[in-house]
Amino acid sequence: MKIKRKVALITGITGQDGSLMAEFLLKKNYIVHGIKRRTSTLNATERLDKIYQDKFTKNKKLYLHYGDVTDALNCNRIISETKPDEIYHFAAQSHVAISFEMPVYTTMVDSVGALNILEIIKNYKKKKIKFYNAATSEMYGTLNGNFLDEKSTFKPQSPYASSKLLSYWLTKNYRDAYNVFACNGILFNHEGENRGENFVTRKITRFVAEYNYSKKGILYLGNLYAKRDWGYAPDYMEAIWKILQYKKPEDFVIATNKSYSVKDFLIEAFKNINVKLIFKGKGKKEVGIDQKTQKIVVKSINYYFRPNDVENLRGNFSKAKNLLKWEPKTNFKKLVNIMVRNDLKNFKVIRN
Ligand code: NAP
Ligand code: G4F
Repeated sequence: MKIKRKVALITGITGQDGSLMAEFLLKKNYIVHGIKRRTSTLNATERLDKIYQDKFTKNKKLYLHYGDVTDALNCNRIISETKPDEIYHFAAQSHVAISFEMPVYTTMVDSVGALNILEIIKNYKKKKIKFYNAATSEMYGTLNGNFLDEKSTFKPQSPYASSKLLSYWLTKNYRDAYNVFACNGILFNHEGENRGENFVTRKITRFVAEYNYSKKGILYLGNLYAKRDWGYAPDYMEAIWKILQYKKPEDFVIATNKSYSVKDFLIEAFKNINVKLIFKGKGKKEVGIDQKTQKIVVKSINYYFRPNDVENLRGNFSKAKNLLKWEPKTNFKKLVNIMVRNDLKNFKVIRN
């Protein structure tokens, strides 16, 4: 007897999580469809290189469709044609600092994008499609040191967080009002080899790798004292999948239960190339110095401070542990090591 393969549709498949999720689902024998935006260069699909299958691949399991989540008609056509069992909705303008510069665009993509997909699912009569919404710990805002879980209060502090909070409530509304199998994953920061280059962890590990070879340059950063609950992205894909396999639709916090500052990340990353950092000055004047050479290698500057920053995020993943039997496998030290080693390898290739 032929076993029917599950079909998944991933919005934001070219991003960090979308590409990892595609890889994860292909290993689970899914047929995977992804929505990618039209871009003027082809390297927008770089993160999919490992799993890419062209038109002529036999038994093709990965399909890419041009689209945009703000274009409801286009999403409707893709969903009607692909008939997914599960939709993993990752597409977003996901950069918090940039959301202050592009608040309207961010809201169009991050709130209306989710609403478009929910409306299509609600009106789709041929099957019940499960929906995963990529909600975020940013929705909590600063609740200093709290151990944040599914019952904690939200106090968004950026256009990004506010627009994600709307998508969170819409997901709940469609679940309660229309019985859609719709779930929010409230994910805390997760990083890795494919993290976008302008998020702080990757910005640091890329600089550290380059500094290892060149012993030159200064890394300009903003707030060094913000704390984040940093996990390893591949660990989180399993949690996301488990959320949609759970017997009923619910919302889950996915985190590591620990938080570290940007400064902790910096110190640990430099340690991986045997550089001890020492710090001088305070606030927007603080610098990090290579102890051996006494050269300034890090500067905190006003430009990278946000109009409003979330100071501390630490999640409590107990619900996921109890109901989904999920827990993170990679600790902070290991995460930093994985990211630095990966960038050391990348920069070595560039230099040779
Ligand atoms: P990412 O790397 O920035 O990827 C975002 C994806 O969305 C990219 O594929 C991007 O396409 C696509 N996209 C942007 N605007 C779109 C539009 N209008 N229509 C269709 N696609 C669009 O983000 P990520 O780190 O993978 O995060 C995935 C999701 O989880 C996001 O919704 C993010 O807000 C949320 N989240 C992330 C974290 C985290 O720590 N990573 C934590 C909590 C929640 P291009 O490649 O063409 O730009
Ligand atoms: O790496 P970040 O830009 O990530 P942020 O703002 O926490 O957002 C990420 O995680 C969220 C989950 O909590 C996601 F929803 C969101 O999509 C994204 O993936 O900044 C982390 C911290 C901030 O406090 C920021 O002010 O690092 C601080 N920081 C200091 N200097 C910097 C820099 N951030 C960036 N991007 N660049 C800097 O130079």
